[in-house]
Amino acid sequence: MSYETIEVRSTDEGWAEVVFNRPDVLNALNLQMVKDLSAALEALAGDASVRGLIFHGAGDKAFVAGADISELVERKVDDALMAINAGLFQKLEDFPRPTIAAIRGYCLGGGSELALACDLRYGSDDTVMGQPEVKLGIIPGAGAPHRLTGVVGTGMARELIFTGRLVKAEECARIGLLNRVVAVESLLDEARNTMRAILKNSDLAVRLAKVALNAASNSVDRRHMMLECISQGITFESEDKRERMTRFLERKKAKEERGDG
Ligand code: CO8
Repeated sequence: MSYETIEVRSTDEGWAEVVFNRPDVLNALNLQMVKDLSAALEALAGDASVRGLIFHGAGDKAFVAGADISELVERKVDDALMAINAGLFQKLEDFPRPTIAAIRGYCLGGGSELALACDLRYGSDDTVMGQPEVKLGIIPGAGAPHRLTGVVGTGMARELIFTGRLVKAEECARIGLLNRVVAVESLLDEARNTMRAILKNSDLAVRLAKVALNAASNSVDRRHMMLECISQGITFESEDKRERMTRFLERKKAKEERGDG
């Protein structure tokens, strides 16, 4: 399987690894990556030899630093109503086999929502997570209100979403956002060892346990998903959002003009 923005690696041990591959922009999730991931998830879900997935990011700075702001700035209400990211993350949560996010570096916004749709999240010393959307004039509209609340509890989810503050690895582990934190050089081994341990168990039992866990957990209800998308549609049309995102993008332009970009 070959894709423009991700790499899918098969292993001979029964799982596949999906690598987000836009390191120049900290693996920011653009529309092409949404399409690639969606197609890969469908193909991998239909492949009985794939009994689990491990996700990681190319480069040494990020898992996924959020949705691509250069595209977000142009998005309008119709885009929000298509549930572009929300639909993808639902597909990921519904993936029939266990999924592990191995998170090195930045994991922000839509990247954090993607990780929240995985079954397990492992981090390294340099992991930084957060939902900085409100700083950009939008909301975390692809599952964080539900999944983050389910993972860290309502008080902490509200704090993180309202402030948009970035959370370092140690605190992520303390509040349950990361299952565990290890040295960066051990991160992939740790995720792979856990996958090996899972794969020793009954495939049927693990699959059905996931169905039961998803049913019992704070899975995103279709109506709540649409409420998030409608709210996002309102933010997408606001002048405030355009100004805040333009400020981020102009920072980049200023860097180029100074010659340090
Ligand atoms: N989108 C686009 N480009 C990005 C992004 C991003 N999210 N993050 C980083 N980049 C780019 C930078 O512009 C820069 O590019 P260049 O080298 O060409 O200037 C490159 O990646 C490296 O980044 P920095 O130079 O900024 O690296 P720093 O180490 O100085 O800073 C940070 C790292 C703190 C991570 C910084 O890059 C940052 O703040 N990035 C934005 C993080 C963010 O706000 N993410 C949330 C985005 S909103 C979101 O995800 C909500 C999704 C809702 C979707 C709904 C769909 C319908």
